Amino acid sequence: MASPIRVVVTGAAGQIAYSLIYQIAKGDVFGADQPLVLLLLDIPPMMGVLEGVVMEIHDCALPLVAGVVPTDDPAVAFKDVDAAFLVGSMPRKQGMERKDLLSANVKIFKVQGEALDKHAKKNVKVLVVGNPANTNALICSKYAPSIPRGNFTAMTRLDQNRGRAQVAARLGVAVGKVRNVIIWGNHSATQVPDVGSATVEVGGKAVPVRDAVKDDAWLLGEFITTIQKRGAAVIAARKMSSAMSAAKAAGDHMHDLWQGTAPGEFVSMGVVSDGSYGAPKDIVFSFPVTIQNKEWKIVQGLSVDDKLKPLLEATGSELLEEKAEALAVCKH
Ligand code: NAX
Repeated sequence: MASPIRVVVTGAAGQIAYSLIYQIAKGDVFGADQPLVLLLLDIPPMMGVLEGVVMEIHDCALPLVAGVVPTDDPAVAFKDVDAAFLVGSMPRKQGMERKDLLSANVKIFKVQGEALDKHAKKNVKVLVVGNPANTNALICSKYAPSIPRGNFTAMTRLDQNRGRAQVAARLGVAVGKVRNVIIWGNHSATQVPDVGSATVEVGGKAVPVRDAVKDDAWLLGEFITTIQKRGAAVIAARKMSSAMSAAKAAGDHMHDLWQGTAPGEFVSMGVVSDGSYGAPKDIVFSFPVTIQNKEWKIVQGLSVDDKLKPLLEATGSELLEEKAEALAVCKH
């Protein structure tokens, strides 16, 4: 057996972590033969709850778990970590706008960036889930200058999964048949779900989703708004934000970073923009990427429908605004 890797989950006493830790611990993310030490960070008032989570991890009797370390100290949590799931933050409540969350959460990611810089392995892969995820990832990377910027990514995989699920439901096919749905931009209501490069497998052949759905008005209209508002719809129904699906998406994202993407397939994630597709540079913008040897590469040369171009601009502008606000907050 391989030697254990060290994996930190922050917000470990929260609802996303409750589903995510199990997926990680049973081998869904890093592989069925990869043992791991779980480092679980939360804030001091949550240590009692976290103790209960630790009991349950032990009670799962999972053979890959080589150790569990609950802590409220970032220096302990980030020590020599190979992979980091930064989930912990203040979740959005019903009626709350993302902007209200920004100042509270950005400060958390500044502190955690500094801790990663000091204590983590230099090749650590960092996935930011806590909102505003794109801007938190940017701030985290800024305060961890000794770790390559490419190692920080933000989660838009839940949006991608939602997009695949909507298309599959519309076509009445299994979700596994739908590939290459893209999410551009911010993980917010301005995100741009795009099926222009997506395919669906019909009779063993990949057919463009647009040809299979045959309803561009839906694909460029209701489909997009459904994905943009899905998080809010789940909150309205559940009175809590998405957790099971968010945890699944976080597992999928890190799985692909670790294991690579399948041939012909790309996935969406927030990465530091190099200006591809006209996105502003130096913000964390969601692009389609392929991954090999744990390195992502933005897929180039895809065509984007003219109707989506103003939406891409708008989500880029929102990210520039968030960045400016976040940098102002970090100065204080
Ligand atoms: P919960 O409130 O259930 O859990 C959050 C946990 O984080 C709590 O236990 C809290 O004590 C802990 N925490 C707060 N500050 C911390 C700190 N400084 N260090 C360590 N832990 C800290 O929220 P949950 O539903 O698990 O959501 C977590 C985050 O994911 C929220 O920011 C939420 O908005 C975000 N989401 C992001 C998604 C994405 O696609 N990127 C989708 C789902 C989710 O909305």
